[in-house]
Amino acid sequence: MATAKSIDPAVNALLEYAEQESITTAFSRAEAMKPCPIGHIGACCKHCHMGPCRLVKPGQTGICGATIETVTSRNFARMVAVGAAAHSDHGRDLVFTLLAAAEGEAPDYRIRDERKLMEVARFLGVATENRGPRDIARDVALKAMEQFTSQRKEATYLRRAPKPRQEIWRRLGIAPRGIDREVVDLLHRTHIGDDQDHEHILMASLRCALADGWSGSMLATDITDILFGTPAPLHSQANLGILGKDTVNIVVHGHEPTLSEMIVAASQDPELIAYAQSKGARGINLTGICCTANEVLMRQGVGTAGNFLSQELAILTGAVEMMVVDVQCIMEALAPLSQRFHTKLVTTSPKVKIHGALHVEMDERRALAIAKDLVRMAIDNYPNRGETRIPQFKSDIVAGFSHEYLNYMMGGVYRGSFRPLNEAIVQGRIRGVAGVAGCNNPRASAHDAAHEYIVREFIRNDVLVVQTGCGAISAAKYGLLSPEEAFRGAGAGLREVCEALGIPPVLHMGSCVDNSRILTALSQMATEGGLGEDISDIPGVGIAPEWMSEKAVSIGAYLVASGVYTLFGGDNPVEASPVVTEFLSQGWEQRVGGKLEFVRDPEEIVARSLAHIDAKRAALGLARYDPHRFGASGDAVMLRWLQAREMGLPVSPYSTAGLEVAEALAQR
Ligand code: NFS
Repeated sequence: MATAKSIDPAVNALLEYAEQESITTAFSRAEAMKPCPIGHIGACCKHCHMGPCRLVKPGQTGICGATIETVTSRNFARMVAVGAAAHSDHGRDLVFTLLAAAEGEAPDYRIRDERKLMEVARFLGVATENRGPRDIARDVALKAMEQFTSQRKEATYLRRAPKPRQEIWRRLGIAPRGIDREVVDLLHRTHIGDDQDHEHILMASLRCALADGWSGSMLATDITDILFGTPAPLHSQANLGILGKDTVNIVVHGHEPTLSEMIVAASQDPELIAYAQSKGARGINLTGICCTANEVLMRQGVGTAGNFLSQELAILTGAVEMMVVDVQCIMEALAPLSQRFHTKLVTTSPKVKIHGALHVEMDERRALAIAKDLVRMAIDNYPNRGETRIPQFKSDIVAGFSHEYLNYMMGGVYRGSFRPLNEAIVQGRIRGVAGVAGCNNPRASAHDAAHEYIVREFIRNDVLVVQTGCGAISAAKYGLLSPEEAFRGAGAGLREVCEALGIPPVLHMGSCVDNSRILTALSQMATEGGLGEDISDIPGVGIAPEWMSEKAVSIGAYLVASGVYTLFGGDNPVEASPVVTEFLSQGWEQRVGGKLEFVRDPEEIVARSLAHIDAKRAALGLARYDPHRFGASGDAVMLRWLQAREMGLPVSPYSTAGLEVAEALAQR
C-alpha cells in the first residue's frame, strides 16, 4: 500500500516500515480521518456559540442570518489573517534580533551583509552618511517596527511595486497600512454581526494579504539577509539519504533562521566535533526540514532532509539524535513519535511548546551558548541510537537564487539587470515564468506528485520556474535543481538560456517568506521594459500544487492582489458558495488583474497556466511561442557532438546545427 503514497522512494520505504510497526503518520491518519464534508467546503460557521451552524441546504442561513456567501468568505478571510500574522510575526522577531544585535545585546549576531543594510536603510529613509553599521541597523530595525504599528500610514514597502500597481491598490482602498492593523481589522470583520458583504470581506482580505507579501514577509527577507547574508548559489544535497549512518544527526525544523544559524556554527565547532568523535561518531551532521531548512540551505549550504510530510519520517529512520523545532508547520505527532525512538524533540520558541517535548527557550542574548548546549545534548544522545534505516536516496542541488543574485548573474556588478531575462521572454526563448511554491498535503493523490509533474511540464514547455518553501524541496529531491536538468528536461529555448547563464531551469529562491523575493523580481521585470508596465502584464503564473496551510492562502491572495494568475491544487475551501468561488476568480481579476482558482487536476493546472502565459504574450504583442524556433546552439549540441565522436560515429565537426549528429545517434 505504501508505494502509492509518495513519488519519493525514501518516503515510501519508511512508510512501509511504519506500517509494519503499526506506527501512524500523517499519511495513515489522513486515510483514517476523512475531512468534515461541511467544513472542508467552507460551509461551517463557528464564529459564535449559537452554532456551529452548518449551511448544507440551498438558501439556508446561520442562526444570525449569515448567508453561505458571508460564511465562506469569512472563513477564507480568517485563513488569510492567520497566514499573514504567522509570516509577519516571523518578520517581527527578526526585527527584534536586528535591534538587539545593533544595541550590543545579542553578541553572537552581527551584520553580515552591510551592502544590503545600506540598500534597505536608503529604502526606508534611514540616514547612512558618516554612520557605522550598528547605528544604521538600529534605525533600520526601528523603521521596520513602524511597519507593524503604523495606524494610518501606508506600508513603505509598497513602493517596491510598479507604479501602476500601487495606483490600483490606492484606488481600490486596499493599500495596506500597518501589518498589525490589517490583521486585526480583518479578524474584527469576521466576528458575528460584522462585515456581511462577501465582496467587501474579500477585498479586505487582499489588503491584509498585501500587508504580508509587500510588508511583513518582505522585511523578514531583507532583515534575514542583513543578519545572515544575501543568498548566492551554492551546492548541497537533498533527501533523507543525507542523514549519516555514523554521524550525530541533528535536524532543524520550522521557519526561523535565528537559532538554526547558531546551530550551524555550533555544529562546526572543533571542540564539539571532537566531543562527538569521543562518543564514537564520525562527526556532526546538520540537516533541515521545511523552511528552516530553506533558510540554512540558501546561506550555509546545509542539506535538506525533506519537506513537510517528511518530518515524521526523519525520526522513523532511527538515526536522528535531535530534532530542534521553532515555529510553524511542526506536527504535534512528532512528540509521541520521538518517544518511540531515541530522538530528542526540542521546542525553542517562546511561542511554541509541545507536550512531551523538551523546551529549551531561545534567548538571543546567549544564542550560541544555547546552540552549543543543544548540540552537546544531541551528541550525548548518540550512544542511545538503536537500529537505523536511512533510505539511500539523495540528489545534488544548487540553491540560493536571491533577486540580487539574479541581477548579478545577468550582467555582473556593473551592469546587473533583468534585461536578458526580459529579452529571452520577448524573443520566445523563455515562454513565460512560473512561481511554484507551497506545502505538501497528505490528501493529494501522492506526496510530491503534483509538484514534480507541474514543474517538469513547465520547463519542458520553456517556462522558467522559480520555487520556494516545500515546493522547492520537492524539486530538489527529484534532481530539478541541478544545472544538468536543463539538458535532460528543459525545452530547447529555455535550455539555451540556462546554458548561457549556467543556471538550472528551476531556481530555488528560498523559504515561503521569501516569496517576497519573487514579488521583487516580478516588479523589476515589469519596470525593466519590454513586458508591459505592471506585474499583471507579465506572462507568468503562481502555483501551489499541494497547499494546506493558512500561510499558503495568504500568499495566494497577495499574489492575486499583485496581478498574478494563481492556481491552487487540491480542493476549493469556499466550494460551498459558487458566488464566492467566482468572485475569487472573475471578481478579483476585474479589479486587480490577478485571480485565484482551485484546480484538482495537475494537467489542467498546466493547461490553464500555458494558455494564460500565451494570452499574456499575445496581449503584449510578443512573438507567438514556437518550441522549435530555438535550440540550434549551445552546449547541448556540443555535448551531443562529442558523444557521437566518442562513439566513433561519422559526424562532421561542422555539424553544430545538430541534425546530422542527432540522426547518427538515432541510427545507432
Ligand atoms: Ni510554507 Fe514553509 Fe512547507 Fe507549507 Fe509549511 S514549511 S512556510 S507553509 S508546509 S510550504
